[in-house]
Amino acid sequence: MKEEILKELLSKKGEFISGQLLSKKLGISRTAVWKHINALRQNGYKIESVSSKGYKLVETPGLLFPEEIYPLLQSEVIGRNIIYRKSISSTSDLAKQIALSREEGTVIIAEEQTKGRGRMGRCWVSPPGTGIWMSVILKPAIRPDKAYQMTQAAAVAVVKSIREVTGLEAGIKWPNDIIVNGKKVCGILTEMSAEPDRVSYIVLGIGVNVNTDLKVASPSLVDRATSLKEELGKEVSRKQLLIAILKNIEEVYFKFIKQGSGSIVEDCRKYSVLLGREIKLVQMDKVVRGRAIDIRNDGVLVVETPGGIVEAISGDVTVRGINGYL
Ligand code: BTX
Repeated sequence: MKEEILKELLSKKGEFISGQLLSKKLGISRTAVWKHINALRQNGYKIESVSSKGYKLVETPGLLFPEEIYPLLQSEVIGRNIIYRKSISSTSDLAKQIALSREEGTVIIAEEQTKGRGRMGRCWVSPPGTGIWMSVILKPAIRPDKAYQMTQAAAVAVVKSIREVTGLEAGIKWPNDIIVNGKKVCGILTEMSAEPDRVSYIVLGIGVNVNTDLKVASPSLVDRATSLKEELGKEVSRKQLLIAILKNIEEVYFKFIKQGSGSIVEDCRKYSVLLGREIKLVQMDKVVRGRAIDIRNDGVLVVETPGGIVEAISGDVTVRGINGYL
């Protein structure tokens, strides 16, 4: 109901709406309206009340409350259910705990992660109120050995969203980083639970440095990480970017499910910052140096080395000539 009241206030765009009209529209008493208004105030919404006029929304707290996201959603499945936390250890940890009992498309989003994770137990810096730290629960009817391709589907969705919202030329550093001007702005962590022949669920963990000040949050990262605000020179609306990411995940994901990975690979190639470049690929037990020449239809990276062609489905890539690191 709080959500319904917020929706009404937002739709008034700074005009008053009477308590009587709210109570009539929503079928609740005026006292109940007043209680919900107070709950919204406690969440940081500035709401003016004048006895003869009613209520007016003056300022929103700039947080990613579901009540503000739902009315703007452009997706039907992804983000229809949002679980919001002000602070959490990791959105992906919660997503994995609840995935089996929740429907596909459920999103867990937090203002801050205290134990944000990257791949192989690495840390993901996620300071409060500055980024998009979220996990999406997916339940695709695919074989477990195809799940790694979800990372690339998500990468395409995030790159498109960043380009749409900011105009920045974001690119994909295969397999899971989004890069702007040679530095990482987003990381994607795909985790799954599966039976031998089918995936039970996938949790797509996505971390985007939107307005994050890495100089403050993690000075040791500034030579290889950046934020959209830093690159654009002005704040970016997290809400607008989140709506775009949810929309694009939905588009890319269902295309992938219906038409297979071939449907997204053109975009993977188009946005790749690796193709044609000299790279170093570090895998668990080996290091490969060579030229990235293709991303195959199944998402495999093809590297031409002096010893022949190497194909990879995962690994850490650094590119010669981009900031001496990436
Ligand atoms: P990754 O293993 O490719 O990258 C992790 C590495 O990236 C770290 O070791 C560090 O060098 C660098 N790094 C850490 N924090 C940041 C940051 N904020 N910006 C840029 N570089 C950074 C990438 O793993 C996958 C990250 C997924 C994060 C999401 S957030 C929501 C979800 N919940 C969760 O715990 N993880 C995912």
